[in-house]
Amino acid sequence: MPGATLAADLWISEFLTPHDIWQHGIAQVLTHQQTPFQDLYIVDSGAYGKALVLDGKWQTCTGDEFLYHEPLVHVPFVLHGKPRRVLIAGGADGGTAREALKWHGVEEIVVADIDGDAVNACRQWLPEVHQGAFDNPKVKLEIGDAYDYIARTSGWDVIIADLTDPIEEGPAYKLFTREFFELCQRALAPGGVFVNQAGSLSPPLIDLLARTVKTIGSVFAHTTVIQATVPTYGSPWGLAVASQRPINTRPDPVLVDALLAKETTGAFRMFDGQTLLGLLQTPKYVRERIAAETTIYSLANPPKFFAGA
Ligand code: SPD
Repeated sequence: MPGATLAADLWISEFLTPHDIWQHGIAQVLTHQQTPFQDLYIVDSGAYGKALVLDGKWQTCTGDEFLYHEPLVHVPFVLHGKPRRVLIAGGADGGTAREALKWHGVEEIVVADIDGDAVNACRQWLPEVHQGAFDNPKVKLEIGDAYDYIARTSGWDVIIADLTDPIEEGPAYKLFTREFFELCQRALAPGGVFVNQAGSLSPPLIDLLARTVKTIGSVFAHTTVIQATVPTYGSPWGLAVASQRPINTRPDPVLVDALLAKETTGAFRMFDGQTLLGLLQTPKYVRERIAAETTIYSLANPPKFFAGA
């Protein structure tokens, strides 16, 4: 293409659909490991900074991770009002725990991730993301299956499912099923809020999100979808928020800013009351697609990432 100069010899390709590839030029591979659960790269990607790539899918990078971690944490926290006990399913890079620690009232954060090697690699290579969160005494690391951990615990104010995509044979697909969402609903304290990364909002990919949200909605009384725009994910991303309590999708930005000023350290890059009000306005095509969906994911009928979901 005239005027374009490519600045890398090595490229990581992520299949967004069977017909579309999102390619990133890699300046340097910092580590590459086959863990017991997934293929892991941490790379210097050049334009977007240092990045974690699991099973060929872009997870986190220093250049745009705040656009994912801030809404993932602060939307459910504001809706809850005063979270004290927080469970993160997944979250190996520590970005979600880092954001949760910004709330003064948070007393306990458990990060339940199945892949200890992924956590160790992120601790070593992505300090910009975790910013020492795993060393904070409020944060407890549980290496093991979050499904089993949630089944034997309760009393959480917020449960955050910060997972990889539910690819077949991948570690996360069980955590997109009705059985898992039922465990989460039972494990929440009264007034508790659940959030997960629910999939792409891109029209050709939205089946997975619609089915995931329909499944969550078959368990929780109230569900909504917020949109995270994370450039390295290749398409707009949906986060599903659910609770047994009604979700106020028209919060007053002034009151939210007052809550954030009182309850947090601040230091947000994308989040405030005005941003929250915008995030909570789910686009029409998303609402209509979810309303039309009938499939419920279960352990017997789990999601299939590239097979029409
Ligand atoms: N397709 C990418 C979705 C990734 C969601 N998980 C990211 C983990 C960041 N803490």
